Amino acid sequence: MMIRLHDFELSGSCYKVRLLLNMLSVPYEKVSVDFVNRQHESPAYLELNPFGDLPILEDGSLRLHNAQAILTYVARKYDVFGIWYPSSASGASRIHQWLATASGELANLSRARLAKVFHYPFNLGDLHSSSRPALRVLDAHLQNRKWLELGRPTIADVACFPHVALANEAGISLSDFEYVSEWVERFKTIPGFIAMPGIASGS
Ligand SMILES: N[C@@H](CCC(=O)N[C@@H](CS)C(=O)NCC(=O)O)C(=O)O
Repeated sequence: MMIRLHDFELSGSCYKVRLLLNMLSVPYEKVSVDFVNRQHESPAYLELNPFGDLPILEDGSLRLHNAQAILTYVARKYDVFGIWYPSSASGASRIHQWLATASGELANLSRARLAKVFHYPFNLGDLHSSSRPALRVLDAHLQNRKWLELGRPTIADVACFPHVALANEAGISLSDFEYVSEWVERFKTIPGFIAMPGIASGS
């Protein structure tokens, strides 16, 4: 049975999963969720994911929510060489630091975009002030690195990329973050990269 992804095209979190599935050439079935009309909070969807958010991935009898958890599953299962998510203690834990950042500090960027684009009643100023320090940390980290860890693209990059690349839609310009901007363009050169509305293909 094919993997099934419950997806919303404009969701940066769903895009993380689409990116990795495409980069690993894993075939999957996409179920489009009517996010604008809050289908993800309908009783049927709350049964799939009581937290009421997307993405949700089903593989046979396994059902997962949270983009970061899904990335670890897809990489472990379908990247047989462990390139995207190595099993070594140091490699895996260094990657987990960024998975946590993606769902922690960088989630403020996602919330700022929800406020700006989808008119969620969040305080945009507060979200901007809490997003900028994370972008500064990321920028400093990338000053002398091409990729977040291990000198190659891993699920750490995939987890952090979408909401950073969508920062403009969240109301934050990346022009102050030179190394982050370069990394965003570099990410687009990874074989299997796909665009999404708001994130153009590389030039
Ligand atoms: N921690 C979750 C966050 C996912 C998330 O925030 N998804 C948004 C769409 S980008 C969502 O479904 N939000 C539900 C809502 O705000 O109603 C993950 O990384 O999967």
